[in-house]
Amino acid sequence: MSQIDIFGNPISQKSGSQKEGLTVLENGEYVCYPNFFSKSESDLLFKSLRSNIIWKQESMNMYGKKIYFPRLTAWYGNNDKPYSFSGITLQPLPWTSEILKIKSKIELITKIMFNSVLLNLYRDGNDSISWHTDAEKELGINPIIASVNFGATRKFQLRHIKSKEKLEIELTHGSLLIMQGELQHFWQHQVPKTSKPIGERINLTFRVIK
Ligand SMILES: O=C(O)CCC(=O)C(=O)O
Ligand SMILES: [Mn+2]
Repeated sequence: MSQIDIFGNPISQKSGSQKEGLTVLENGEYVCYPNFFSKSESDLLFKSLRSNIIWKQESMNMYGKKIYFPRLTAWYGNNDKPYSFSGITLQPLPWTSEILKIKSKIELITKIMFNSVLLNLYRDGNDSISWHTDAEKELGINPIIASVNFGATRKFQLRHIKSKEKLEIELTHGSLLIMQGELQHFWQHQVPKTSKPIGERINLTFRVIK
């Protein structure tokens, strides 16, 4: 048993480790599978996603200025509904064979069928995603989001909206993180920039658009 802090959270989580299994927090929970895909499967999937996905440099307008997202993105799925976030609206491209392969393996665990995936390509440590929740109304109440990672290990941070408590998870090559329960309504998450010289990372977040 790991030690528990005053909030009831395992202390080992705060050091950036990736505890396998379920972590129950105040107002939400997540499940980690550090080696969900083997090293060889992950190497192949990274390569094919890197070259087959149509990566886009999206931007948004803020106070009349064009702001470029600090990463490349792509949106795939089998629903005809557009998805809006951070001031942009995306229309899904049809599933590719490698995305379907990943999706089927995840669904064996989650037992729910995902109809969309947002992909992020972090080209180096200068690419990032800042504090946000995935609580758009299209995702419904208490959404389950399955997040898969290939390539460079990056820090994934969680911060409780009210208490400001922070947690950190190292998301490694081939790992799966499932966010569930009330998490998206009470905890923000981010992948901060890093000054370490690191390689590319691809993240896929599978979602159900209602
Ligand atoms: O790259 C990650 O681990 C997180 C991506 C994310 O939070 C998002 O696309 O909404
Ligand atoms: Mn997110």
